[in-house]
Amino acid sequence: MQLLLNRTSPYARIARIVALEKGYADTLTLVWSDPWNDDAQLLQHNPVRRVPVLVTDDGQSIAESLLIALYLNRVGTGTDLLPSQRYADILHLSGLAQGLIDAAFTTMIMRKHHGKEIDDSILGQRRLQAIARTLPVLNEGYAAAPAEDLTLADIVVAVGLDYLAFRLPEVAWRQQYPALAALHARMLQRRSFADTVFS
Ligand SMILES: N[C@@H](CCC(=O)N[C@@H](CS)C(=O)NCC(=O)O)C(=O)O
Repeated sequence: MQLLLNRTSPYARIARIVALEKGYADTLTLVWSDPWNDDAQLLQHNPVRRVPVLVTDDGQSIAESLLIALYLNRVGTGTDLLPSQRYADILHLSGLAQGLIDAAFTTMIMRKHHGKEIDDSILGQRRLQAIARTLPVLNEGYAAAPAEDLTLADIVVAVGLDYLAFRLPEVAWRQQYPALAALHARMLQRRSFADTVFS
């Protein structure tokens, strides 16, 4: 199985961490890809030209980080990241965290292309508001959630927080949201997180 990815994508990191947690550390081939240039191999597997893309041993390509996570959770080994007792809750938190990542990633990419003043545009403000509104909701979810086995939400939320720390360090989530700070610290101790740091 192959994973097309780059080192700074939060979406690719989610897919890679799930692959590691689901027993693919030795059998997954990492294919470093450049979605911002004409990367022929990436285009062959994903005409949308985005990472991550998982290519199964049968040659089927799967795009979209959360769909890759669903696939790996089904076919891999180890902890079930979507146990049925908490299925809706885990999808709820994962969806919110994916929205947080979308807002943070788009903020960063728009700044890169248009300068930081783009944050003052209507859409720029909407993205920053989305981040500010989503963090307390996630924090409440984690303050209430039992810290049991690893779930998909733990991975997506912690990657989102680590992406904020990497790209938008001015967002002070650690000080404001203790349940998220605790989750982040716990997740960073896992080998799957340590082996996939943003760089
Ligand atoms: N919804 C997608 C988002 C993937 C995505 O936006 N990937 C970025 C890298 S962080 C990318 O490849 N962007 C290139 C582009 O948008 O042209 C997912 O969850 O996998």
